[in-house]
Amino acid sequence: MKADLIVGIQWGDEGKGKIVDRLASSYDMVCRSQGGHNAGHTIWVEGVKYALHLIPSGVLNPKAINVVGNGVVLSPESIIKEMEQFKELEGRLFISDKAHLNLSYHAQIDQAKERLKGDNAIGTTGKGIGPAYADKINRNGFRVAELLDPKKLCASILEYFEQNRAIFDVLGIATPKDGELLAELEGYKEKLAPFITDTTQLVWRALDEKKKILLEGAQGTMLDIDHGTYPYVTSSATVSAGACTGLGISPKEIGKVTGIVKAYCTRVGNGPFPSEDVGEEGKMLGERGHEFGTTTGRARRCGWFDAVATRYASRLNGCDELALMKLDVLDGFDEVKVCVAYELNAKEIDYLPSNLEDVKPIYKTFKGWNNSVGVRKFEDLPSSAQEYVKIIEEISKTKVGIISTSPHREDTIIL
Ligand code: 2SA
Ligand code: MG
Repeated sequence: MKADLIVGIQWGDEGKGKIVDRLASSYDMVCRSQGGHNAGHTIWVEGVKYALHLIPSGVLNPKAINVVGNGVVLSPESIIKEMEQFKELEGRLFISDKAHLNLSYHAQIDQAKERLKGDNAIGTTGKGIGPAYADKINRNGFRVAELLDPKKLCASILEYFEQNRAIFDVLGIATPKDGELLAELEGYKEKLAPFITDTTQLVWRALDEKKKILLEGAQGTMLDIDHGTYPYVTSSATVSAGACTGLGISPKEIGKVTGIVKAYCTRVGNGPFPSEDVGEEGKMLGERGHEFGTTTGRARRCGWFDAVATRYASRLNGCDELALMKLDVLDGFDEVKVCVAYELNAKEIDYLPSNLEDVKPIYKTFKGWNNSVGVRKFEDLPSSAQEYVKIIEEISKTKVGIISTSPHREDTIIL
């Protein structure tokens, strides 16, 4: 049995949480393989809203095992807080002993560097993601397994501060007090020790036992450290291949890949966004789509569906199908636009250039619709909404398999 994978196709916030939550009820295991608590998956279940940042969305299915893989940067403080929303997690939640720790000084470094960058800031979530991955890549990070010996970890962190004193002084970050740091780490050990394990072996066993496994992406393809809009990206491999390195499974063990894409487009933070609409229509999309970051609460930049970027991202991830989210947000527009190509140096191109900041969008306009909200069958969608879905399939060269028509679990069309 291969693992199925859910991946964001835009710049995050595509609505992954709803799809994973809906699918999770039929999976035995749900895994996170990258990112950290910069992810914000909002799930509504029986009128109750859950905001998940590190715990996989399978947590709402009492039968599912939830795995935080080695590719995640784990904030002990954040996950402990998140765990308090749920009962009896032991035996249902496992955290990789090889995942890297995202500690409070990483967020301090992240925020200080963003301040120093001023107008050139990336617009990060300020959650320490970049600095935690930087330490990992630099081989002076600390792994989750080291939480099991708080005294030794405390000494190593204080030594790390000593060795990097000059940098911390420039960034205005004080060395933690020995006693306070030790107490903090001992608290983390007490809360997290029962959940720490070699998750690679756990996932392999599930694969061997033909369990149904769902791999839950965070952020989105256009934020991928290599294939996104660098440097305005996150620091992990957000594409489907990232799940292999981030969990320790081979590419041969990945089955169906579902790309999650909104029926329009948003991004939060700085960086190129060809189909952004900074006028009234962009504002309407933001208001109707309640486009505020789950993690940071920041207002998201809004724009039209970018079919060029979607085609690029679908190929990168090897998408078998797309889940088209928030179609209902487009209700009420007389016309809707789709970015079908780019103009670069006065020439029309149909691919994603590395200098995305230099392109202008080329749009096709389509008739709008009303009353798609809550629709659960394709044939019940307004005809121009059906048309819109077909156009997206055609240009992105990927079939649409799921359409979401509201934030609620049941308001989903399965094609
Ligand atoms: P960081 O904090 O270093 O990862 O930020 C780097 C860039 O990546 C953007 N970023 C995000 N953009 C949208 N959604 C994100 N997370 C959630 C999700 C949604 C949320 O996974 O859907 O919480 O809003 C997310 N995480 C990082 C960030 O804005 C920077 O542009
Ligand atoms: Mg999200």
